[in-house]
Amino acid sequence: MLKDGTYLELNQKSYPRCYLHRSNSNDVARTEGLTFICTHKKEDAGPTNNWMAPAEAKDKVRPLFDGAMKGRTMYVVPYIMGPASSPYSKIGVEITDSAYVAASMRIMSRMGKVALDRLGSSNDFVPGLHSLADLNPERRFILHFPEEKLIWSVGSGYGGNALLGKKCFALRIASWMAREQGWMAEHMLILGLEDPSGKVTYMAAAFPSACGKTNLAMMVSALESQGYRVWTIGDDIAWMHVASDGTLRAINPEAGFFGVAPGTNGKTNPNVMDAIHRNTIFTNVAITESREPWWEGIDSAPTPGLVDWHGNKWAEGKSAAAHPNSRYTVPASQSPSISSHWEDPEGLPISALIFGGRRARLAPLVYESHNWQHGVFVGATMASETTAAATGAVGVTRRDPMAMLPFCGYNMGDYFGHWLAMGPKLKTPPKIFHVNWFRRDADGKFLWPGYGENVRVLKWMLDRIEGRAAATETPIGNVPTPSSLTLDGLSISRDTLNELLAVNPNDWAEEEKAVDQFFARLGSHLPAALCQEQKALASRLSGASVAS
Ligand code: O2Y
Ligand code: MN
Repeated sequence: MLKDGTYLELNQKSYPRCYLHRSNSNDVARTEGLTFICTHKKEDAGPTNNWMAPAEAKDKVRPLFDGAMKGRTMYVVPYIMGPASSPYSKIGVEITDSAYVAASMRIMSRMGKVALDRLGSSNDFVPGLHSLADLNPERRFILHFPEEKLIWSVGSGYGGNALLGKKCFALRIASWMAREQGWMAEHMLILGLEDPSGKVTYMAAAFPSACGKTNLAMMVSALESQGYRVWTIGDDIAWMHVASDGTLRAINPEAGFFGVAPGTNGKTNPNVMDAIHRNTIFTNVAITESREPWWEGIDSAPTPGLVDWHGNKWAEGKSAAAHPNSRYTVPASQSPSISSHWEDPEGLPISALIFGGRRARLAPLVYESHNWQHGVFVGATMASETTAAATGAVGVTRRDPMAMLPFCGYNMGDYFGHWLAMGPKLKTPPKIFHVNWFRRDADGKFLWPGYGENVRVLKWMLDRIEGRAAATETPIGNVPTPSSLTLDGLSISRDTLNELLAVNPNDWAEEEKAVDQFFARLGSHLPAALCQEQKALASRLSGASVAS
């Protein structure tokens, strides 16, 4: 890769075994519009997915593979998603003509002999066929055949489109398998919160892309001096099953982090800043004259001689030096925050599930749902306001149930049904919370400092789980009483706190109209239990409006 220019060597003194890859400039992010779920019945893919019939999809896309790898090296990449010895892990084999993809898969999964040894003579693996072909977006397709557990990807070498173990297998195909087999494949980070006695409570959290999952999973706790510490198990995907003791246990199917570089710095994620100094592939970042990676929002100012992600000399006032979706690919084991239990084969018991999104006005800092069914409703009605980096449009509300809109491999209504069915299988179901780190005041300023301070919200959840924290009942769920949050050492006024925790019934009644429209799209697949929850919320809201 160094010889043919696929890789540029970074400064091997300060960044040993680190390399920079520049992707084609028309191939810089996963492409939802070109991603298809190919089931025999359109209804099985549901209204939130692009759909093609399997035969039609294969007839259309097979010719794009014809001769596509000619003159290239073809890599056969056997890999395990999940810890090598876990009974809950699964095997995939990706065929690819991209050395960069093969090298990235080596970081993001347990790849090579370990996978072949585990596979033996079994044919129990998910095949994935990948070719860069001519990288023409007109001839780019990411196809999933969940009925035969097969993936075809052509025309892109980037991230979620090309590292087939990640979004394609571990979420889209796995979510289908999980429903068939009675487990859950979720777009969730997994973390452990250690308390002063040394006990660790595990939590999994689903936020839409670009809402800070990696930063939360790797947080340096602001309450470390009080004995509260956060341990990382995973930053993006959780596979969860009902264990024999009736707990919900999670494994991280991945072995690395494929994180967004811009905005990452010593304040937002000190642990990853430490981790990415070795054995890391950088994609589409800028490079300094001393051959170190650089991006907007890193700790240092741009220096003369900076070269942008296209390979051109960068000048102040020009466009961004690093692409907004530029990435680092780093082994998870390198994070100082990695839990000593992150590869436990049986997985870790989950006591809290957390949903969240970016809501400038609507949602309070945190609230707790009443029970599993209500918690599923909270997840199903999740939404987030877009940032410029994600879509180019700022502040557009996108409904993203359980953060799975781009990743659920089947009908979203049936997915909600599967969530509802999982609760009663659990002896003590996790408590379900919703968080919003992004509430703003009338001047548009963030009300909550975020990052390491978010541990204060995790601590409130832990205290609720342990039955020691107070809450105020509101129509949407239970919010902290101001004194139940641990705020010492943080300068935050009582007014700001009240604003952060406020629930405005009129705003929520408006929100319910948008939920109505979304639910209507799911037609007869929408579970009755969620309609019940919707009615119950409407009645609590109208009571609260009258009362106020
Ligand atoms: O643009 C891409 O291909 C990457 S998308 C991604 C990467 C890591 C973790 N999550 C995501 C996501 O979009 O949710
Ligand atoms: Mn993700």
